[in-house]
Amino acid sequence: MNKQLSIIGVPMDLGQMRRGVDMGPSAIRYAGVVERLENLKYTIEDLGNIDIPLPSKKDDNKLDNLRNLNEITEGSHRLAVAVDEVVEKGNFPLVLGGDHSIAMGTLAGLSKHYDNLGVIWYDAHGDLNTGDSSPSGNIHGMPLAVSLGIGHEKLTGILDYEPKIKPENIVIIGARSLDEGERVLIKEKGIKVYSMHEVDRMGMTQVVQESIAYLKDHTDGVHLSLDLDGLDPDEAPGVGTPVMGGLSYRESHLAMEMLYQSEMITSAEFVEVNPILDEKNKTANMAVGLMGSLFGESLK
Ligand code: Z70
Ligand code: MN
Ligand code: MN
Ligand code: MN
Repeated sequence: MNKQLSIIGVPMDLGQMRRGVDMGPSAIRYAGVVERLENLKYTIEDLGNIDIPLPSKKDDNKLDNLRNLNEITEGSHRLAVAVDEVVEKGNFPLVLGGDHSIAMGTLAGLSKHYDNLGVIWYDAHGDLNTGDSSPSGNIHGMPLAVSLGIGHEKLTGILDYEPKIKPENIVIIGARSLDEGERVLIKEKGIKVYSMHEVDRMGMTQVVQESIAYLKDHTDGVHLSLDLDGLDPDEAPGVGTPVMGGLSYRESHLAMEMLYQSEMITSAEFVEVNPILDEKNKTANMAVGLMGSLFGESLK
């Protein structure tokens, strides 16, 4: 693992409708992320937070079923530039959300540096909607589609290239709430999905082993995009869209430990921590604990 980490906070809450997820980066810092990783002998540079525009007050700011499109495009662009700079100087980008719409910016900044960036999408959701298929108009339900080059051109065109990733380089783990349009896209593009059904049948060990094997031979980097709502809401209650029947604390730590051992993760983001909806910062603490395992804590 790259021992030089750069932390970027992204106080983004425009991709969905629950207030408070913009405080995710503060909650994760408060939970001790820097100290936790410094203890593992990483050198940490905290770059602070990206400036996110205020939401427009206009009621009609939902053109094409894309709420806050312009503001999110602007914030994503700023994040993409920051991530690009971190990779450029050889550091490992660790991005703290914010809602999951930020992944569009993260992937835009990352993928310039890779021919075949792999992505592990740890989430209850597919985030594969477009303005046309979305039941909500919330852009946090769209970043994986956007990164495939599917969606509004303002979003797919962040940093002026597309697509950011290829469908065969994606693995989704933990899915249990997929919309109809997302199911169609998964089938059409042949995206690898380990839903809760597969996790329960095969066990997390096999799911992660297969995911690593699937990505290993033909990717030149792998980004972990971890939405805390992939976990069970009993264990990670501080999320805007809880879905019961999720991944456990133990399964998730096991997954992080196996990813550490694989030595293939080159960047990561932890998103959707909402301290307003949380219980005593439990979900931010969960995020920091998972980062501990991802960076080798229990196997040192
Ligand atoms: C739904 C939508 C979503 C995260 C909820 C939900 C999407 N599929 N994503 N929470 N992180 O509105 O598109
Ligand atoms: Mn998500
Ligand atoms: Mn989700
Ligand atoms: Mn491939």
